[in-house]
Amino acid sequence: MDNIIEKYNQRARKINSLLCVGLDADYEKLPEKYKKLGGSEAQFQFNKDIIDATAEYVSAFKPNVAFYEARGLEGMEALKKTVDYLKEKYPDIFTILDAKRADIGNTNNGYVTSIFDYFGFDAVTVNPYLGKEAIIPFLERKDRCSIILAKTSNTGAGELQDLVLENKEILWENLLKKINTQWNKNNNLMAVIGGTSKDNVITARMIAPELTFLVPGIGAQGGEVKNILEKGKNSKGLGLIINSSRGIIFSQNPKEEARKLRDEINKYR
Ligand code: OMP
Repeated sequence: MDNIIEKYNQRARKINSLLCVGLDADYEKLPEKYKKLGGSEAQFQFNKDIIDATAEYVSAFKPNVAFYEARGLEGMEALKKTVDYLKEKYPDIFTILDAKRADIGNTNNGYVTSIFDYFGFDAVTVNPYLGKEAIIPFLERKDRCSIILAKTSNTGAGELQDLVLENKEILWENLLKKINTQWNKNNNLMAVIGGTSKDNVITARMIAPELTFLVPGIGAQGGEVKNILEKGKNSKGLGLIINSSRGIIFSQNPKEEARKLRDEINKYR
């Protein structure tokens, strides 16, 4: 594959889906039958069942590392088993570790090696507030994708991200311009744009006409698919990875919820 982002695009075209299921296997919320398995099997078997049930509708899976770190060693083992299972059984599905990583330059090498080489994820979410110079170890991995937080979905996102700069630009908009151009020399970047406000998606698409956006905030956080799709897709009808975690994995019928969300996304595409 020439470009890692093409892995996502190919899967999205092949199964006609922009859906990402967030594997946020919060141990406290796991049904008793999984907890009984103990050790790393509890979260892993839960994930395996979610993956097998929803894979036919899914172009990306995105575990959030927090739910695994919270379980210590057995959680990290469950995460490794999950990504190994995905690579073996569903190798064409795009895998994202939601870890929102970044540190000073050389420390990032540890994160890069862990996430891309030890675990083997295709992509990672990255916090940009240390600046480009610090996150170069992520950007330089041409074979992997870094998904940079631009405008997040949380209610307090604007406190810093909406600050107005001296040149009158909004901070996150200025950042997105950089992600789309200066930072993206290897064509391996995407940006996180929260789906809780349609204005964010509209503005982001004006700034970066073809860039792929990871859009969380659908379902449990209240974001609406119609708003996002109508203004958010790029010229190829792609450019969006629409994530839902709790709304699918802890529903009564994850397969049906995934199908419904895939269909709703396609209705407005
Ligand atoms: P649900 O609200 O359950 O669908 O989960 C959303 C997931 O996306 C969580 O793992 C969040 O950490 C993540 N997320 C956001 O909710 N908002 C953001 O702005 C960015 C992310 C992310 O980077 O994925």
